[in-house]
Amino acid sequence: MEGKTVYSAIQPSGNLTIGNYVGSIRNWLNMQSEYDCYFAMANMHAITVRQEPSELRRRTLELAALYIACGVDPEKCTLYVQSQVPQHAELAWVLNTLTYVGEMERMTQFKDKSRKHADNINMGLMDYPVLMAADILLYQADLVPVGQDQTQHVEITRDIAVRFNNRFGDTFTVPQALILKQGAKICSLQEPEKKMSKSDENPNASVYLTDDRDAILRKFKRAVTDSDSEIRLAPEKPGISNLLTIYASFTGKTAGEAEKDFAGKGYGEFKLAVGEAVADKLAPVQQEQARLLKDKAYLGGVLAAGAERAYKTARKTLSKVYRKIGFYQGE
Ligand code: ATP
Ligand code: LTN
Repeated sequence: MEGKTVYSAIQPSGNLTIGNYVGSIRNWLNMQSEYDCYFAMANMHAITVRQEPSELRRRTLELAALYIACGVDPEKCTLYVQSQVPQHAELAWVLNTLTYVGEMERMTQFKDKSRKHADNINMGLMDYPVLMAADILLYQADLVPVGQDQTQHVEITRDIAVRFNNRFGDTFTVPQALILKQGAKICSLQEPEKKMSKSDENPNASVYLTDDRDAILRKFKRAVTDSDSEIRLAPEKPGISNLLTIYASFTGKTAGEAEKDFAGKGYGEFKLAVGEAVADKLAPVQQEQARLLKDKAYLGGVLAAGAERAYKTARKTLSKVYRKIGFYQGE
């Protein structure tokens, strides 16, 4: 697998949850020494729903600091802000002409977000997957580590890449989603059939990476469980299964080992242990993020270097694309 390229991104559109951490950032860490990794702050995706400009700017930097605090090493990976590399928008335009309106209308996330933001169903919201395809294809990524909800977007990226290659000759690497079995879908603590989401209105449903120890313990204490008192993984026990998955993800244990840890124990003790595991893991991340955010010069330097590196790769791919499709690029 040597020589492979990895691409992923998160939108700086709200407070990240432990779902974002477990489903994506955590899985990036063991890839960075083996592969050529690109991790972006997807601020161009974020504006497909309304954002307060000053908050968007602040959150972008907070997200960069969070990546690093979680263990993403800017010496090993390319860490950058999407809007600082103009080729994303340029390639998206080309790919738009190979994507059908009907395909975009069928995307689950588009349908969900259209319902949620019925007063702002803008072209960007519909075009979101094409911009994501441009992100991934610009870097010729082989692997895209994301949570389960992004599977459909990686599938459409593959379709677009194959379509382009068939029409214009081999140009893009056809990427694969990398979705780890454990933790690909962390669920809401209040409605465990639903995905935990950073935009949930119920603050008890999601554990944010910025929550302090008390808030974390309180949210787990209030988490919805199931009617019997057995602590085991089972489809008919979504509440307990979700807590076991979270515990396993934060302690590095398998779900089976987690089950064993709590055999014969009560829900109260179990919920406290899950909360403690999460709080213990997040405390040093929060401290490191706060420290980094005070060092704006360092963060600025990392992002400038990242944008420059990303730009070089992106320019190469875009120029190849322009050549293939017949765009005049000078003599
Ligand atoms: P929103 O709910 O506001 O649409 P989000 O929480 O889904 O946002 P994104 O920025 O869209 O956040 O996702 C960032 C990454 O986190 C993606 O790889 C996504 O698959 C992953 N992710 C998000 N929520 C979860 C979850 N509950 N469990 C596992 N992975 C998740
Ligand atoms: N849509 C993604 C964020 C994202 C992304 C990407 C993920 C934007 N561009 C490219 C992987 C690869 C999301 O997580 N909601």
